[in-house]
Amino acid sequence: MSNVAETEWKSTACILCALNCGLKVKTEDGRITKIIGDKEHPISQGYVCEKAQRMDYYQNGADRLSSPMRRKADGIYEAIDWDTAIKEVAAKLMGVKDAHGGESILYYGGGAQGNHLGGAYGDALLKALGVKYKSNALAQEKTGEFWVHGKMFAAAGHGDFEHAEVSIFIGKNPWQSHGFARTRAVIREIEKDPKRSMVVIDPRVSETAAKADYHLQIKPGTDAWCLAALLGVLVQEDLVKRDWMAKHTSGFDAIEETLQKIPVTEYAQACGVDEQLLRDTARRIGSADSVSAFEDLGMQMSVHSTLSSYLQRLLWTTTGHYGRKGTANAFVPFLSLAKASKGDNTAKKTTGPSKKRVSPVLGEKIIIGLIPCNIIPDEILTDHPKRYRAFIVESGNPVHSLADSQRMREAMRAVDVSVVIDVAMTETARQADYVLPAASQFEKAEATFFSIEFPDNAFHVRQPLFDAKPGTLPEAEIHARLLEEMGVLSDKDYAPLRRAAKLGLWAFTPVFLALAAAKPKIMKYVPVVLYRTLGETLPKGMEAAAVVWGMALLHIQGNPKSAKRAGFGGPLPFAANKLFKAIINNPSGVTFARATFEDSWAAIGMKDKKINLHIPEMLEELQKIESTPLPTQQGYPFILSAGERRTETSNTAVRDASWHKKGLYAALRISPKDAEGIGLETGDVVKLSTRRATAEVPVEVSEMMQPGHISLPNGTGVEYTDENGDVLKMGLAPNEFTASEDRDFLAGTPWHKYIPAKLEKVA
Ligand SMILES: Nc1nc2c(c(=O)[nH]1)N[C@H]1C(S)=C(S)[C@@H](COP(=O)(O)OP(=O)(O)OC[C@H]3O[C@@H](n4cnc5c(=O)[nH]c(N)nc54)[C@H](O)[C@@H]3O)O[C@H]1N2
Ligand SMILES: Nc1nc2c(c(=O)[nH]1)N[C@H]1C(S)=C(S)[C@@H](COP(=O)(O)OP(=O)(O)OC[C@H]3O[C@@H](n4cnc5c(=O)[nH]c(N)nc54)[C@H](O)[C@@H]3O)O[C@H]1N2
Ligand code: SF4
Ligand SMILES: [Mo]
Repeated sequence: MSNVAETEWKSTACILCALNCGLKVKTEDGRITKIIGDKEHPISQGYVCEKAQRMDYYQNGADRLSSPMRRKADGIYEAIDWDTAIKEVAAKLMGVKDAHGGESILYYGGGAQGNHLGGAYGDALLKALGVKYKSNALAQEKTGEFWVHGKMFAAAGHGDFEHAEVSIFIGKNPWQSHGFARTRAVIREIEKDPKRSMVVIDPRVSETAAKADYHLQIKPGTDAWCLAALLGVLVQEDLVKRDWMAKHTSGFDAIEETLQKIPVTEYAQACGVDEQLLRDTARRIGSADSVSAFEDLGMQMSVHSTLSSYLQRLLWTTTGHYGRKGTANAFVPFLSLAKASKGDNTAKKTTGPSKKRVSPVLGEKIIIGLIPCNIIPDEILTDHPKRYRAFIVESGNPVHSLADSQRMREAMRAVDVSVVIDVAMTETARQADYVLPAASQFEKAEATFFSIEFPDNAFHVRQPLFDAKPGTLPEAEIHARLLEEMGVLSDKDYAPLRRAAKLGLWAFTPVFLALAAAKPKIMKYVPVVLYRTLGETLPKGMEAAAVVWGMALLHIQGNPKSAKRAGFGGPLPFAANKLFKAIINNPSGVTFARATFEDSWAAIGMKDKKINLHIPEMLEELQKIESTPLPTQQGYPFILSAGERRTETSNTAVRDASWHKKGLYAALRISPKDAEGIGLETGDVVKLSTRRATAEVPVEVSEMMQPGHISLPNGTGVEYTDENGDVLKMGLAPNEFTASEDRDFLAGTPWHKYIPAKLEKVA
């Protein structure tokens, strides 16, 4: 029997990709039973893709945790109560801190595709432990791009594909992976409009490439040559906009000579693209009124990825495409991820690379506060005195998602203590000393900080659909209890704020501001302080949204003009309180910023407010590629791209693959020519080897693939324990095949899309 509340539509969001489309759902007996797009969501406006229907497989996965777990000496996990778990975890982490310092503790994660409030509370734990080193999934995909973008703009940026005359997708298959609002609808609009064009650089005929006007079907790993050749044409045929550059950029003089000398014919051959097509593409870009570009994993997880991030930006900055409709603009973030990862939310600048921080063991670059993911095993599996001795993982599955799963497992076992905070018994949890079960994203207030829209940007704090599953706690509560156990916060600290909060936000604000100024500890642990005080006055289930009040305050302080345009003007505390209330009371999300094109220019962090076109490290790399062949490996003639986004993948958020009912799951895609050569048909099993692993996998013969290139999906091969306790494993776990040393020279990002491999027929 369902009650009245359960028959109503409730607002929430999809948690399977960073778009987080708004959803309206119906629930029954703890299940999500009906799912449609939420027309009231300011960004998605009712749009969803087919994956949104998968939400209940996440919510009701059979391997969700319902008790803290402790690993026994024999490797078996035993359930323990929360008091014991909090006591032991706090003591062990403090023990490592006391013996080796906070810099010997590594924190990984803080949020997946749908949840970042947990990470905000995690920040208080890091402060209490004096943690200096952090990492998360961004440091295996986007740090190279952030570094380059920081050097050129020192501002945030995102293309306007809804209006661009020419949209360029490089190693990006938005039809499948999304990445901008209403993706498929926008792609269809571009396809229909004869005045607009789509350029796709991809070795595969992806779903997006199949709709492109210009598909540059490069050989895997050759983006740098392709992009350099396009740039060569633009400069050599004088299609660049010199007047615009003189006004808005600096550094062209320093790079022009190198660009003039790019051997276009040779580079077209190097990347395997017909020279005429390449030239036509450059001319199309050079003659467009507006251009937007999107680079993603196909390029970022391959050789020369930081160089390619630079070259692709030169395509549109030398042709005058920034700060207008249809081009890249600086969106206004609700909370800057770059600042958040630096642990410095009050810094004036919104983005930009950190100041020459390096990792403790290998001395590798730390970008936006993050240790490169690929070096984590190396910084643990060593006797170096500065190695990490404790590992905290929150809402991430690095044993599955980072390069070299085998070494990640070893690394987790090598530290003095490892703690995982997750909803499920993941591959990473199975290596940890302690596993702390979190309430799901539909059982607490949650949000992400991935909104990157322009001119209007929206923030969506979701209200819970269900009570927390028995035995689980929201991250806010977990971190609060840990801090209290460590003795850094107590009821005494909360008392005056609790009293004020009971009287309302208006009474709370001045008391908080006064206390924060007087007692540094209040600011240091502000997320937990807000949760334990203001949080207690929020509606049931919304307590964890308390930290958003602090963010609203910081947001208004940093962005008063764009907030005012969105309706949140007035004196600081007044505007912040208004914004916070709007966020709490609007279950479908709130437009918090309305930016202008002038803002995009003002956001540029260079003193002269000009885009910097000259990055010496990158120019040097560009000069090198002429004489550097692609890495190859004797006996491994294929290039494997491990991690293709398909309709059946959504990282490892959904662990139960039984929703997949039709067709092959997680097959290795191979070209018809290669399949014929080996004697394979769709459904046959083949033996796949890289230098790290060998396994058997079913193949799908696919016209999408070019000869020599094979492709595996991402997020598959998880070990899922079903209702009967049986462990099901569907597909291969891609990172059993990858090697941590295969990475970018500068950002340390992995070469997951470029893995030498071989195939053998199974008898
Ligand atoms: N369905 C689904 N959607 C998702 C996700 C998911 O798990 N499933 N995950 C989300 C996440 S976390 C991310 S980061 C995004 C990633 O989104 P994308 O980067 O778009 O996804 P991929 O399929 O990994 O890679 C895109 C393309 O790169 C191509 N490629 C391979 N090698 C090369 C190369 O050498 N050069 C070039 N130029 N291209 C190459 C592949 O053929 C592929 O078509 O997707 C998000 N969306
Ligand atoms: N070979 C190869 N490897 C790849 C990729 C590839 O293309 N190829 N893609 C990479 C990319 S781009 C990404 S972004 C990563 C993604 O890899 P990860 O960052 O590891 O992300 P997810 O797989 O989404 O794992 C998120 C974890 O959060 C947990 N979780 C879900 N909800 C909650 C919650 O409310 N609280 C807590 N505490 N936990 C929760 C889930 O159970 C899951 O274990 O994978 C990367 N790995
Ligand atoms: S997977 Fe991404 S695009 Fe699809 S419904 Fe979910 S959030 Fe939207
Ligand atoms: Mo990602």
